[in-house]
Amino acid sequence: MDTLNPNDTSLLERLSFDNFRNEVLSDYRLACESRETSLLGRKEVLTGKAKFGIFGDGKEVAQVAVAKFFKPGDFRAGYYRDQTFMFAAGVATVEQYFSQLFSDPNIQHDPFSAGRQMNAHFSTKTVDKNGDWLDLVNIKNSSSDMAPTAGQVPRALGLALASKLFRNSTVFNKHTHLSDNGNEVCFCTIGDASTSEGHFWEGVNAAGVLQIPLAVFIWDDGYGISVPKELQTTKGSISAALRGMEKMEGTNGVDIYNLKGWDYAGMCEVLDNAIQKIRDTHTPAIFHIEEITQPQGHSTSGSHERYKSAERLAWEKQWDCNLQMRNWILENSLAEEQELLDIEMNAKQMVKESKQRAWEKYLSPLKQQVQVGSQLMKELAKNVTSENGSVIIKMAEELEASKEPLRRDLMKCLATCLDIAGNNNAANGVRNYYDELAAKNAGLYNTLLYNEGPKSALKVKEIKPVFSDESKTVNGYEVLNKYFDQLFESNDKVIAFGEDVGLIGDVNQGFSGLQEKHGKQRIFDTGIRELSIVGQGIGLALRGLRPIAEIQYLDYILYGLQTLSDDCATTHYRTAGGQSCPLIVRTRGHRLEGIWHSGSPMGMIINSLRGMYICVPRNMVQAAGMYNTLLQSNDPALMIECLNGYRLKEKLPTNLLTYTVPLGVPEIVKTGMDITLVSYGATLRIVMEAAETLQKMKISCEVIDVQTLLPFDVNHQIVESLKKTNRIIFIDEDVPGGAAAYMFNKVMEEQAGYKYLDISPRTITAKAHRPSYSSDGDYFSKPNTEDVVRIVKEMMAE
Ligand SMILES: Cc1ncc(C[n+]2csc(CCOP(=O)(O)OP(=O)(O)O)c2C)c(N)n1
Repeated sequence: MDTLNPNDTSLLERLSFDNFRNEVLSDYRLACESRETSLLGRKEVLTGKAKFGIFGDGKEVAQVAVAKFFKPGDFRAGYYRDQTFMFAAGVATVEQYFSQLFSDPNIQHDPFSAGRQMNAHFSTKTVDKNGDWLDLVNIKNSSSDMAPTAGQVPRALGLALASKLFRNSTVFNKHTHLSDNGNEVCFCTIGDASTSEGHFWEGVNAAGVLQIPLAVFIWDDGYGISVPKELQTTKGSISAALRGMEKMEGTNGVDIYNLKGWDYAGMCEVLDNAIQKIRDTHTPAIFHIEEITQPQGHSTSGSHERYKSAERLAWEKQWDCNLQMRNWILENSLAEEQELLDIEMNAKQMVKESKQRAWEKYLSPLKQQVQVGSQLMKELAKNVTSENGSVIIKMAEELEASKEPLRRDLMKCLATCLDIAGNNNAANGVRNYYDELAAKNAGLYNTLLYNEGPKSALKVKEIKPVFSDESKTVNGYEVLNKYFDQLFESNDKVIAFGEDVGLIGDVNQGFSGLQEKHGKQRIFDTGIRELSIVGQGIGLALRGLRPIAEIQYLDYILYGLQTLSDDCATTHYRTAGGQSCPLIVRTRGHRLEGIWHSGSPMGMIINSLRGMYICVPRNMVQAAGMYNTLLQSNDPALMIECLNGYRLKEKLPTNLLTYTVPLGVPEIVKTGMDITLVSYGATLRIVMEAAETLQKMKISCEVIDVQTLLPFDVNHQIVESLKKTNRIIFIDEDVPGGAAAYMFNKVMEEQAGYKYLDISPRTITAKAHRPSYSSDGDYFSKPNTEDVVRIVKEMMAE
C-alpha cells in the first residue's frame, strides 16, 4: 500500500487524480442509474403498473454537477425533473422513487408524499411528529414539489430570503438549528417553458431587489411539451430576455450564467465559484442550462415524435448528455471502455432490483388484504342462497387472481357482498373487515390536511381576555398596534412584511412605529407583488420562522390565491405531515366601496383554501386573540380584519399576549328566542342593528358570530340555537351561493338543522354583480339593515 509522503508530489498528484477520476466515475454511475430509472419507469407505466410517469432523462449530467454544491442546510424548490439531483444529493433513492411511482401510501416507502403525489414530486421532512422543527442546518432540505408550472418560484424567494434574515438579524440568528449564519442557498429549478409564467418574472425581479442567496437553474430542452421556446420566450432565450436584470458594478440584480447541459467539466468549473459567491455575497444567480435533451419525450402521455423534427431528434441523440459525458471520459483517459460498460450494466441491475423491492413492498400488504377478504367472502358464500353464493365466490376468485389488485377493488367486492347479504349475521366477518379497512384507508388518504398532533390550532385552550377597571378604551387599530408591539418583543420568530407595512406601519397603522422599534429585518416593506409576498411567507414559514405576510386588501388576495391554494394549503397534506407551513396571511376587507375595493369573495376563498384556517374576527380584540391561538400552532391561516373596524372603540385587554380565541367556536353576541341570525365580520354590525330594530317590534333575535369559517362551529352550537328558535337566516356579503350557502350547508346537513325548522331557512347575501361604487352603490349591492328587518318580519309572519 502507498504511504503518503508530503514530499512525494507524484504520489500526491496521482492520489488527487485518483480522487478526481473516482468522483467523475461516481457521477457517471449516478447519471446511468438515473437514466435507467427513467427507462424502466416508463415501461412500468406502459405495462400498467403505474398510472403516469414523468422523468428526468436528458438532465442527468447537469444535475449531478449541480448536486455537488448542494450542502446540508440548503433548500431545494424544484419541479418534477429533478430525480438525478435528488439521487446525487443523497436525499432520494431509486427504490423510493419507484415506491412513489407505484403510489405506495406507506410513508416509510414513499417518504416524499406517502403516495399522495405523482412520481418525482420530492420533499424532505422539516418537522418531527410533535411539529417541532428539525435540525435543518444538518439536513439537505427539499421543499415539496407541485405540478403547476413555476409554482415553486414564489416559495423559493422566501426560502432564500430566510438566509439573509438569519444572517443579518441578531434576533433570528440565535436559532442555530434553523440556520448557520445565513449560509444556506436555495436551489430553485424550472423548465425553460415555465419561465413564461408571471411567477418567474415576479420572483426574479424580487430576488434582484432583495439580494438573496437564490440559485435558479433553468433546464432548457427547447420545448414546453410541444410548444417551442420561440413561442415561449422573447428572443427565444430566457437568459437573453433577462439581461436587463443582470447585476452590474454598483447595482443590484442577478448574475446570469450560460452553461451547456452536456458539458460536465464546464458546468462543474463554473458552478464551484458561482455557488460559493451566492453563499458568501447573497447575490442571486440564474443558470441558463442550454442544449438539454429529452430522450423519452415529455411524459408517458404522448410521444415527442409528433412535434420534433427528424433533425431535432437526430441532434438530441447525438447531444445526449450521458453519451457526451461518456465520450469525454474516454477522450480524457479517465476510464477504459470496459469499465464504463460495467458501470452501465451494474446501473441497469441496481435499478431493476430497486424497482422490484419497491413493487414487492407496495404489493404485499395488498395481497394480504385480498387474502383475508376473499376468505371472509368465501365463508359468507356458504351462508347465502346458492345463486348469491356463486356470485360471491366468483368475485373472490377474480380478486385472488388479480396480479395488481387495488385497495378499491377489495372495498368494492366487500361492499357488494354486504349488499347481497343484507342483514344476514353471517356477513359480520365481511362487515367488520370492511369497516376496519375503511378506517385504515381513511388514515392513508384522508388525514393530515391540518396538524393533528400537539401543534394543531384546534388544541389551543381558550383563555379569556381580561379587562380591569383601568382598561383603556382605544381605537381598534391601537389594540393591534399594542398587541404587535408586545408580540415582537416576546416572540423571536415573528416577522411581518407587505406593501406599506414597514415605514408607515401598514395603511391602517397596526404596525405604526414598530419598524423603528423592532428593526427592518423584522417589519418591512415589499414591492406590489401579492403572489410573491405569499410565496415569501411560505418559504420563511418552512424555514421555521413565523411570518405574518400582509395582503393590503382582501380583493387583492386573488393575486396570491394560486400559491396559497396549491402550495400553502396543501403542504401538510401532500407531505403526509412531513412539513408544516405556519404562515399567517393578514388582510383587511368587507364593506369598502366599489367594484375593486369591496369584494368579499369568501366562498371562493374557503373552498380554495382547505388546509388553512380562515378567521373573520368582528373586532380587533378578537383578532389579537386569534393571532395568539395561531402562533401557538403550526397551521396556516388567513386573517381578515374588518376594514371599517380600525376606528371603532374597543376596550384594551390587560393580557394581550396570553388570551386566545378558540377556532371554530361561534359566539352568541345577542341572545333571543324567535329567530337565529348567523353572520360574521363587518356584516355582523348590520345584523346587530337590524336585531335592535326588531327588538323594538318585539321580535327577539339570537345573533351568532361564527368567528371562523374554517373551521366552522366544531361543537355544533348553532343547531342548539335553532332548536330554540326554529327559524334561521345566514347573512353575509358574498355572492349568492357563496359563504352563506356554505354556512347553510354546514348547519342544515352536518348539524342536521333541518329537523328543527318551522319555516324554510334563508340566506341574505350580496347581489351577484360586483358592488357598485359609493354609499348608495353599497346599499343596493350588499345586504343592508332594512333587508334583514324585512325578511325577518316576513319569516315571523309565515
Ligand atoms: C400552470 C400549469 N399550466 C400547464 C401545465 C401543464 N404542463 C405540465 S408540464 C408543461 C410544460 C413545461 O415545460 P418546461 O417548463 O419547459 O419543463 P419541462 O417539462 O420541459 O422540463 C405543461 C404545459 C401545468 N402543469 N401547470
